[in-house]
Amino acid sequence: MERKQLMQDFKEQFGHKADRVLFSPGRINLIGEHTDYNGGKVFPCAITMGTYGVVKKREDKEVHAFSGNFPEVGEITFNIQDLSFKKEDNWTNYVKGMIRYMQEKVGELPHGFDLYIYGTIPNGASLSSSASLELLTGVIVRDMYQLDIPQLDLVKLGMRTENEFLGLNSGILDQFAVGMAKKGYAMLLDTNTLEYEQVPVELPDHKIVIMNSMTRRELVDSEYNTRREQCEQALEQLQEVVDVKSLGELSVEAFEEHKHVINDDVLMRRARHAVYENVRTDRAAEALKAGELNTFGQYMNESHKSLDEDYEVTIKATDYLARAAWKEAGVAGARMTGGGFGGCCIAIVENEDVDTFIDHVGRGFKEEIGHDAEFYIAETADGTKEWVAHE
Ligand code: GAF
Repeated sequence: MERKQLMQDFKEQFGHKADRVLFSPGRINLIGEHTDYNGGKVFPCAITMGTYGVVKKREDKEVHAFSGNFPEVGEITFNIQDLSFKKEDNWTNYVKGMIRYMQEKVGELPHGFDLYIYGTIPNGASLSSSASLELLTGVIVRDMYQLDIPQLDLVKLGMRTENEFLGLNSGILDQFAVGMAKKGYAMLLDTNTLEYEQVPVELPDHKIVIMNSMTRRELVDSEYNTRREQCEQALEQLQEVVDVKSLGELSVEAFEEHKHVINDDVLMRRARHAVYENVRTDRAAEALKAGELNTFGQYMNESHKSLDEDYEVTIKATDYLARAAWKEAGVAGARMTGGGFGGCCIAIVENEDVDTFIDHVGRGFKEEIGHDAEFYIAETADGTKEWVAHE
């Protein structure tokens, strides 16, 4: 993406020169899925696909927002004194939610701003385009008014926007990955304490290939919130016999010993996924740190199977991608990434096998599923910040 082009697009839209350009990444989660609202571990990194924001302060209290991805939607205008959710305000609801919760923290902002955004994350691909936009807004507003809000607080406000403004009861995985990431590293995050460890993820002999099933995921409309409720119900039942605050605190052994108290097979399976996935995430991170990529890959494969069989958040298209990947030469492991119900899978593939891998999996996918998948090579990125042109 060219900075010059973005500045020019802004000028064409708003008729004056922009002040600044920022970039907010998307994310992939290497392993640790549906553990974040269960007090467990996640292991994401931010990627260079993300959202650019070009911005200029206004003199009034309005925000004028335009997305280069949805020119047909046109310019959306709202006032920072009226930040209620409105369906017709489309993608800007994420912007509104963030500003609303920031204002709750620091008081009403003196002015609004003109905002041009351009995103390179395909929508609904489970690569966190929403968290990317939330953190972009957070950093824009904070820096514009030099507000004293640490990045981690913006992360939490992003999650609040998702939970309270949009109605998706997600955990903190996406916003944390987007806000706190460091290029070259994945973060092993304990979602219970928010302590995290940065683990190098630049793999000299391998690429992380993102496989997009091109089947749009609609988390709010999907069963995401139901999954969370099912985990909470299973936890309540387990709490009759074990003293834990979250499923993330349970060892595999403790779970196996007490799982019989869960009175419903579906609830038991949901909890089983959360407990095993949490333990798996820790072990997988250890394997990566030790350079045991094939062991890491085995954990990825197990994670996918558990998300398929116990958690039931995979679909035919993502199952095809992961399972086809497992059969290819040079593949350490593959799994779905993100919330599921469509979206993307990731695979760790030896450099020299990447082209054949994409060709084989792509062709098989088209035959079996009936439309084309898309493939991208993941490159890690820093968390949301001012965009420096040479990056
Ligand atoms: C979505 C949610 F937003 C995250 O909080 C997380 O639960 C993820 O699904 C599943 O691991 O991306």
